[in-house]
Amino acid sequence: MPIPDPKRYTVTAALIYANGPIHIGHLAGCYIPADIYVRYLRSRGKEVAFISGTDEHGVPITIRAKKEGLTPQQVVDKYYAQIDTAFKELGISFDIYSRTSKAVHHETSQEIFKDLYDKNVFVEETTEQYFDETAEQFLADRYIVGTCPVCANPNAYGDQCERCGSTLSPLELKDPRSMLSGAKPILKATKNWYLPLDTMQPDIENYINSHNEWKTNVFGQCQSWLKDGLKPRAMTRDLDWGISVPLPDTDGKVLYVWFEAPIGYISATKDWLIQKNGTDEGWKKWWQPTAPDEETKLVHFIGKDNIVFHCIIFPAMLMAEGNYILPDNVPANEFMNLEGDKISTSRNWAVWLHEYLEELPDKQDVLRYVLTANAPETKDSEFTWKDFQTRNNSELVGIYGNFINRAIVLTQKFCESKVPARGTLQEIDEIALKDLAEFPARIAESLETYRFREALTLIMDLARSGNKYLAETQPWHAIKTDPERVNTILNIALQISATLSIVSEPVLPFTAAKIQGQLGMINKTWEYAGNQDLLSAGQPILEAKLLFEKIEDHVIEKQIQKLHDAKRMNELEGKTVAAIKPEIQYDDFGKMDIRVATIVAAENVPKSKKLLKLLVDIGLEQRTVLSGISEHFSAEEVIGKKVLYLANLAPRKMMGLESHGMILMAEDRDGSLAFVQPGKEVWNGGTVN
Ligand code: B3M
Ligand code: ZN
Repeated sequence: MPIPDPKRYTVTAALIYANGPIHIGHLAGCYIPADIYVRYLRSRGKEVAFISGTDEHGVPITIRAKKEGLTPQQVVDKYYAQIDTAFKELGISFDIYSRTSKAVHHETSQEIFKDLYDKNVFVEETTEQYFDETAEQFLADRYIVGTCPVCANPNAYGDQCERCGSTLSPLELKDPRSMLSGAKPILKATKNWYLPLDTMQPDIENYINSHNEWKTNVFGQCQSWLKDGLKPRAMTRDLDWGISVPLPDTDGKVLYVWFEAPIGYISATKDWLIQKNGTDEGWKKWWQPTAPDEETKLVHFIGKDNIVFHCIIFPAMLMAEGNYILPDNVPANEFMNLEGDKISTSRNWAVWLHEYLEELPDKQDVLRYVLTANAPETKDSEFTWKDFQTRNNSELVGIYGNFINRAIVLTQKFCESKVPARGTLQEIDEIALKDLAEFPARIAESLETYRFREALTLIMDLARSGNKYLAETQPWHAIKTDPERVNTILNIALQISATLSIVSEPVLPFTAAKIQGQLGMINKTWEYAGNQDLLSAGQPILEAKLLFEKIEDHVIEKQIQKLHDAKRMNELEGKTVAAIKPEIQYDDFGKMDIRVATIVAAENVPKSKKLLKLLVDIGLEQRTVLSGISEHFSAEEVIGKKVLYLANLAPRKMMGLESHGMILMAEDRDGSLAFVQPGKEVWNGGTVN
């Protein structure tokens, strides 16, 4: 069995911006894989620090504050609390969920900045940067938008184009405009401190090249940056929200959020120890282990948009500092899409974790399962509610739950709720026990190489093999003739269940705990997995409880409907009132003969999707009007309606029929139509002036 070598692991999961809630894309991209890995390591008896928290600085926070009418501090407080709670409820087992607004983080970041400054690592440079004269502010990163020089996306940010993924600097944008005022910014000189990645390139290259075991998507992205040639990158910003630059005469300047955010992993480690022991003593063994026996492995779980920062910039900073270990692996995932569209916070196209937990209570493991089975490990993947339902009903209920439930229920029924003893083994039993012994090592290998989908497939194969074993040995028949045989069969089925609970615990921790409760297993870690005597004969079994329940169609339909409602709301929000048409004179208006009329008859126009044929009484006479409203109103419902009618519009032929005049309609925001009607019962023919 390939045992992970070092005994100590520092495992981090991205410090997400505290500017919005967590959605399934975040979970699938980074947090669930990280939690699976950590739970596995713990089960193997490794010493682990599982570190994460919120990133509370940078332009994403201040932009959100402006949008919500809150202060940046209020924004980060609100989302920190919400995110922290949601992660806990999903069973993400962080040792610490910290925040970059904490004093320990400010101090640690400033210390590292100062250390690099004293070592003359930075290049100090005065350059022209965009400045918004209306807002009296420099426009860093996302405060500036413009056209991407690579893919012509008109809404690329100053630091990155979200459409093509290019990393940009504000000066590369075409037609730049300020996010604050919409104004065209001017250029203004300002001093900043740069990390000279260009001169550091050879060292970075050596480091990356020594890790060709990294996932191909990660290694490939790094190679492409190296090939393009690294450029110096400013580590400070002219902003008022962030950690102040610890140098004299730097008012109004803060550390670049991507300089200090990864340092957040280090300060969160200290925060953890402070909360636990009252002092940060001992933090170094997680980041600066000294003797060879003190080896620590650093692993960063992130989404693909953060690769450059974790594989190039942060390691470059750590190398320059000199005392730190470098990331051993950065198993970044690709993106997960949702129902055929990119997940987007701003467009509200997402399944939000806090809402999921509220609307589908006690289904944490179902979400963990589906997001792992479908994880975007090597390429983008897709979440659909239909797939969620199928995986729950046919895999979790139909295979996994079904097997464990049968093993326990049959034991209650045939073996007085005690683990029976095995008797003489037949060939089928020998094979089942051999398989059982082999599965854990195969699963472990997948987990250790960050192939969590594959690990889950193997876990389900073990459950399938359990079902197959019961189907072939048929204890419900054997009981009539050979109760001894039933004891052997159920002993083996229970041993498989026990191992299944251990190997699936990283993915399905809530379910594993339930199974272990029912089987009376205490503290059974990975070393027991595959053991054919994991449960001793005579050990009592508690009453079977359902592990998973079927999800009905209406539950899924409600979720799909909710997504579509959100999308519609969004489209509506994006709509603006039409601009005023060019000015006209009273004479222009006076030419129009608008009157009150009543619709007296209506019928559909054959073969036309849009037209209704209306007969209107205009006081003087009755006229035929063809009106393009049949997608909005039925013929029956418009009869008797008072309307405003443009009487002197030249007749027009449509679908072989002549239409006279026009009914006035108002169009609502969502495209629906309303009749324009007088405020009281005006007689037909009454004029509108
Ligand atoms: N806050 C980006 C994000 O939330 C950034 C990650 C920092 S990890 C050190 O996606
Ligand atoms: Zn682009």
